[in-house]
Amino acid sequence: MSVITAAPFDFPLQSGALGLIVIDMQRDFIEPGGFGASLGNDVTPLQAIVPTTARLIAGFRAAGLPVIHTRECHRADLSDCPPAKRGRGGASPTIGDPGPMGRILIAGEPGAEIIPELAPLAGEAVIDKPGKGAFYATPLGDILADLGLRQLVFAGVTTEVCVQSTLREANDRGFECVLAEDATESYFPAFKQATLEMIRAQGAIAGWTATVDDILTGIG
Ligand code: C5J
Repeated sequence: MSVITAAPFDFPLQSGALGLIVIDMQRDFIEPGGFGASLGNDVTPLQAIVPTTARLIAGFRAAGLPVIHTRECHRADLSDCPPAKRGRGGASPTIGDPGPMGRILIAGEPGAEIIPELAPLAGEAVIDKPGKGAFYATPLGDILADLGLRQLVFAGVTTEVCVQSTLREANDRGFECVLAEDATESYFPAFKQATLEMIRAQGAIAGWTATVDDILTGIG
């Protein structure tokens, strides 16, 4: 049986069961002037994972394995954005406000688009999600079932928010999950480190973590 060298122990690959989910690699989180920056964050650490994430995506495509992308964004009328979310964090501008890349976190605006380096290919699922987790109010569960996936590699931003929320729900739904250590990032290095450690703690209580090199070797 093939494995991915991972922590806390090797991840056993099942035939035809593996897919990649790339979370929220959008201009609004990665480029200056977007939502992440409006919360007062330095976006440069997130830009640093773009090459490794691109390599991971390319490896899945080359292996003929599904790649699914998500985008955190809301309808133009904000009907899917709870006021409690919009008001949180003291961002200025905040969700729905005009910014240098269009209205912040609004579907169809330039800032909500996935960065060009990681642009989805035709035929790859792109899930627009109003929550932090990618299952809430989206067709993600049905898409994964249709693809017959039972094992998921996760990449994207931010590690402790949308990536972790989605990975934990996937784990609860019975998926075996691997977080790509060098294809995920946070605005807060300590939060990323804590997330990696808590996911793989207690015998992979929520999943595994592995480097992009080890994931690509495993699926190669
Ligand atoms: C955040 C995300 N951090 N994609 N969104 O608000 O993690």
